[in-house]
Amino acid sequence: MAESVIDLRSDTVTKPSPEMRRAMAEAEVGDDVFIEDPTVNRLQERASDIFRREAALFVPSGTMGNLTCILAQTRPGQEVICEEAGHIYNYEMASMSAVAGVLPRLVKGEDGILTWETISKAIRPKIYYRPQTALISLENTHNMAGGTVYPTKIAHEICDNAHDAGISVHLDGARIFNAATYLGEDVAEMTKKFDSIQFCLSKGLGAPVGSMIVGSRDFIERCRSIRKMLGGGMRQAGVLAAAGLVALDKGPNRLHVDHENAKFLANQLASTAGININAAKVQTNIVIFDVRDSGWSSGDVLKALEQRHVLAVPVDNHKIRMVTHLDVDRNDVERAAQTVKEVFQR
Ligand code: TLP
Repeated sequence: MAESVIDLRSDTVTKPSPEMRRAMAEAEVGDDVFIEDPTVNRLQERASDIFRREAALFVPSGTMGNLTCILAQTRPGQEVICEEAGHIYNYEMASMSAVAGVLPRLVKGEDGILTWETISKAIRPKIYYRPQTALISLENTHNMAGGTVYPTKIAHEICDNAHDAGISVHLDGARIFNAATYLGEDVAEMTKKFDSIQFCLSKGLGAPVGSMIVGSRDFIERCRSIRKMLGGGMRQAGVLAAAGLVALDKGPNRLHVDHENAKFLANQLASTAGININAAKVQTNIVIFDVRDSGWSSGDVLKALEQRHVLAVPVDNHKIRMVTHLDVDRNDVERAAQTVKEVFQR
């Protein structure tokens, strides 16, 4: 029998579980542009309850969620402060500039984590001919820093100081439940000071599609119009929301398994000659390692791994990312680690 493929490219690759597929098949639906899809409405209520906010909105993707939140809180010509390796800056087709007309202002954070001290230096003076800082966007967990987590105190400090300066704060919380699992904290408490939150159902939580925006009722109503403008007004979206409800219900409680698997993988990689990784820094489900010392490029390594049925993605010429998720178990991760060792022994 052919060896199965171990797909560690992303936690987005998971297939909907039988329970999700059943819920999708049986979902009660209506036209969500008329706000009449009962399953979408339930999902939105559930998300706003979990985050203890007034309202929530179902959007097709994290990218649309982030862009919607930026459009709702900025005007063209203003600036958005974000971390230089942030997803919103590097992997969303420059939508904040192309669509929202705002300028990203990049700040480097240690392991992707910004502090008020670093951010405050980038805030523009209030002079009429300077672009004005309208928004700060934080990413928790930070994808390209290797799934790192914001200490809640630091996130709260940033929000408090930003608000004192009249600046809003957005959370790209694509993997906020991974952060909550790592910290052992409640997502509502962790995120209570943010003006807008976007989190993904389609990453570690396992849904096939969708993200949620969470915030005040007034903010969510503005986002609803913007979502429509972007072409994200969906009709009988209850078939998708039904999977989202299962993801929200069942997803968060098992993320610790992905984190343990990532830690195991990181430790195995750390003991492989030619690979550099500080396994102690792996906090959640993302493992990024450097292959420069082996003399191979990440492309060479990825090709050799793919021939052996293990998939990962390049971060750059020398770095590779592997992500654990609910469709890989400890056996798969052991096999992946073993395969990497074999490749590097050659
Ligand atoms: N991340 C994807 C890729 O685009 C890189 C992945 O495989 O990790 N914020 C963060 C922090 C993300 O990691 C992602 C997706 C998004 C936003 C965008 O979400 P989608 O893909 O739903 O638009």
